Amino acid sequence: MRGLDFLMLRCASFTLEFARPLVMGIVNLTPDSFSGDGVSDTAKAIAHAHRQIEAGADLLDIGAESSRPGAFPTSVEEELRRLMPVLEELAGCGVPISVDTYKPEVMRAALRHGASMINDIYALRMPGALAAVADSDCGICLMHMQGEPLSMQEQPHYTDVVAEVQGFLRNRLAMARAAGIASDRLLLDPGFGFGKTLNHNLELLRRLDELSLEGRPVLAGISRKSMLGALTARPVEDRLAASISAALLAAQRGASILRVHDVAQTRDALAIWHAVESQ
Ligand code: 8Y7
Repeated sequence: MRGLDFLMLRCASFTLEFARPLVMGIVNLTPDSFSGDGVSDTAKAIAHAHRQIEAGADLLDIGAESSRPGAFPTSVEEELRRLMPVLEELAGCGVPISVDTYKPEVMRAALRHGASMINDIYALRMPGALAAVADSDCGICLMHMQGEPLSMQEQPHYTDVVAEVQGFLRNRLAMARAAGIASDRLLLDPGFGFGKTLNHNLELLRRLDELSLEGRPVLAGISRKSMLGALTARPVEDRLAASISAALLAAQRGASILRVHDVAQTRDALAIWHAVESQ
């Protein structure tokens, strides 16, 4: 077995345990989602979220600002306008709701309206972000990114990508703890595709087990990403098999949470893996 069964993550009123990898269903509220699942309409987003739960999502990640390569930032007002009606509807649906944002104002509003986790692609580096989550008890995903979405894929560069991602995450863990955030609220993520070439992404996936620093659980988000397109020459709407394969490889290397578009299919793959591994 993976030896990770002692891990847990506190997310407000939820305590996540990782006897098996959990599946985080993506709910995209951006009109320009590159993954072909963009839903700008609130009712459609809520229906999609309920379908993700029925498909077996252990938690949901809702995000209203696109972070795809080349994307421009969204204003706080616009982000809240897209997010709040969906969050209000989903809070209390039985699974933890993670809100994908790096803006302190959005974090505070989301936590007031029932979010259980903040998923921050800037790992709480924005001024005021540490303080925005410190006095709550939400879970927090600290993700590595080199650069920023607008330009991150122009020229990613590392001497040793695993060591540099580890160093970054170690530093963000320390900053979070110094701000008064208990370790059991923190989740780590190498940020596949965020300022990384195909080879950087592959090296991080190959050595994912080295990223569980200080025993904290690791989230892997590879679903439909361009690294899978580069390996299969398939467009984004045709990357299901590649996404499931990558999710399974991440699970085998100790990922505790898999952030995916295709919840039911990923859960099926994990069920087979778990059955084979658990004897
Ligand atoms: C990730 C993510 C995205 C990821 C975490 C996409 C918001 C691009 N990717 N958050 N967000 N990890 N924690 O393809 O890999 O979904 S957006």
